[in-house]
Amino acid sequence: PFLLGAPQAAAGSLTVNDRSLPASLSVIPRPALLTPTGGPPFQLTPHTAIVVRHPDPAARQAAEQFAELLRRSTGFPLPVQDESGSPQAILFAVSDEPTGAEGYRLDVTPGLVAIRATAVAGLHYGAQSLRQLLPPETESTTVQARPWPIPAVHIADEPRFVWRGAMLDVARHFFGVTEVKRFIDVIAAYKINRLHLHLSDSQGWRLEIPSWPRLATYGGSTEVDGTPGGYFTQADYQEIVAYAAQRFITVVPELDMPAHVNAALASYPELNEDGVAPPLYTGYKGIQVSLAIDKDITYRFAEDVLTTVAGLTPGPYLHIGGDEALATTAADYRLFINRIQQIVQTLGKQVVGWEEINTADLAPGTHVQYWADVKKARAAVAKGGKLIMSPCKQAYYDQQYNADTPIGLNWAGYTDVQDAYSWDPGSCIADVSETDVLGPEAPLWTENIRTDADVEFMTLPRMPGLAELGWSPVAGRSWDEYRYRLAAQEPRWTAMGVGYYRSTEVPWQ
Ligand code: TNX
Repeated sequence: PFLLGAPQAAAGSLTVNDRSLPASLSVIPRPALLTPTGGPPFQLTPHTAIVVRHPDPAARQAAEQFAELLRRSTGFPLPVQDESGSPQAILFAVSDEPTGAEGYRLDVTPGLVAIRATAVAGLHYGAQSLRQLLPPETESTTVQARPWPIPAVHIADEPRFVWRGAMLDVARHFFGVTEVKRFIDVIAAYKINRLHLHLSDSQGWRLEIPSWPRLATYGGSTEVDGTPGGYFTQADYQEIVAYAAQRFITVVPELDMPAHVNAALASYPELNEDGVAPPLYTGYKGIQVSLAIDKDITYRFAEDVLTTVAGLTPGPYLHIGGDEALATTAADYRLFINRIQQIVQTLGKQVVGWEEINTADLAPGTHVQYWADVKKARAAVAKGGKLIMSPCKQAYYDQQYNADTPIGLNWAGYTDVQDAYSWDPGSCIADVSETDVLGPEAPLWTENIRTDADVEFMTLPRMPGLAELGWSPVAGRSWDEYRYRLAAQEPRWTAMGVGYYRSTEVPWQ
């Protein structure tokens, strides 16, 4: 047996740096402890049952979701039941020892696969690891005739960080419910637990707000390049929230204020300082605009919008943006952010904002998203804020891999797959300690990311690395080992029908 986290393995066992490490053990994020126990594998068959023994009724849904995935590719019935009655079972059970809010134990023996966890989230994450121990064809949406072995292992695992995020900008280019669900499918497989939706920007407003209908119907009508935009109805948004929740992902909705608001300014003249609505903006560069800071209507607008979004969002966070307010004076900016924070607090939600909000009075529980300026991040921590780490040089997945990348931007520099993996959220800002860090998040801005295929190309193969930085212990992590596990994911993406960038840095099989 060996500890996956240990630099060297016991004599005679596999080492994680060994290129011959079987693809069947290539779990991402790397579990805190993974021990191949030897002996014959468990074989999934038409007689396998899924047995749930957990006091939380939601355990059954976690088991059912896993069963559904396996039924598509195996064609087996895989009944989800309370009692075994089958010689061969996959167990979703409560654990004797506490495994925390998201941790789990996974034991695979020839007759039994047991996922044990205190919380249902742990059962779900155990099931995600189990997915990766099964053959890649497991991810296929059509029945595949083949054996379904699961190697004998013991895994004891829990995340390092509470926040493991991915952001999708649906404002610069609009992505609909189906596309967002596809994105969720990819991030969920890697135990990412926050989906930050950038729902408004100068180039589009993407959420229906009944009290301000033109935001969506007019402000959402276009996108970058002038192509037709679109927006989420309230029902659409709720469908996304529910789909994410089933995969233990909390949606973090962002309505970006007081800058990045041209779509709103174009929709309602009264939000402008001069009372005149500008035209819709379909360029890709940032433009310097601001809500009218001294008008009461601005705060009625903000309150109506945030109240609507809070009502549609079961999660505790409202992201208010706050970035790049270059057309707002520093004093006006502070005043505005302070007032918006009060609205969010009254709604019983926690504020999330980009690092620029550090100049305001941060309410308790405020999360600040670092992206470029360590001084701003440090200032936020000094005011009691906790940091979400999105360093633009490593975690901005709109940045090109290299000079040959046909889409994306490069203002932060090229970010190849190794760059995206080679940083540590817990120590990337000197003088900020890990206790002030919530975890990493990768934003995908979409100024020139137009299609599903574009999203996948920029997301894979970088996103599994971010998931690992957010989940796995630092000890023993190395690019040289990781890239082999990453390569082993490729047949899974192909089986899922998901595209990726075939980087030469990765030793594809
Ligand atoms: C900066 S990062 C922005 C976004 C752009 C992005 C492009 C941040 C808070 N603002 O508005 O889309 O760069 O890379």
